[in-house]
Amino acid sequence: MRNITGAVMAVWIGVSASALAGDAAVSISAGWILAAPPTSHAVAGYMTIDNIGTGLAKVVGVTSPVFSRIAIHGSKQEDGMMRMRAVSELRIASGERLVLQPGGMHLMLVEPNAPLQLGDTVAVRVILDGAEPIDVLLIVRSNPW
Ligand SMILES: [Cu+2]
Repeated sequence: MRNITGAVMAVWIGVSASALAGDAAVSISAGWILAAPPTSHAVAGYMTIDNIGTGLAKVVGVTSPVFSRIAIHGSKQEDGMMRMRAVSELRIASGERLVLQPGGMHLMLVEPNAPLQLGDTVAVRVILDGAEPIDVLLIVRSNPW
């Protein structure tokens, strides 16, 4: 039986995390993964990234022990079709907020080592250029916050 209370607590503890280094300060919140059928090769993940520092923040990668790899994708409407393309980094100017969300920028989390279930939390590490990495939890949900 699942420990619902424990899962919810973990979400709230993990829901916001930040890192400070030099003049880069980044806060990450509202991380989630869109639930997908258990056979899915990849799932999409989202989060809100705030640059609360004075310098440019750069996200250069995301890792997780739960997935074989994680890519950062942008989405673009082309010829009436939504296409995804990998981007090498996310740049967030001082004071700016970048929201990864359905139809826009997202994480592509490839090959989970076990099927994900609704309510699961997944630890990911957001790698920043020139600052400490940030560990956040993404909750598996069927819809946005
Ligand atoms: Cu994608």
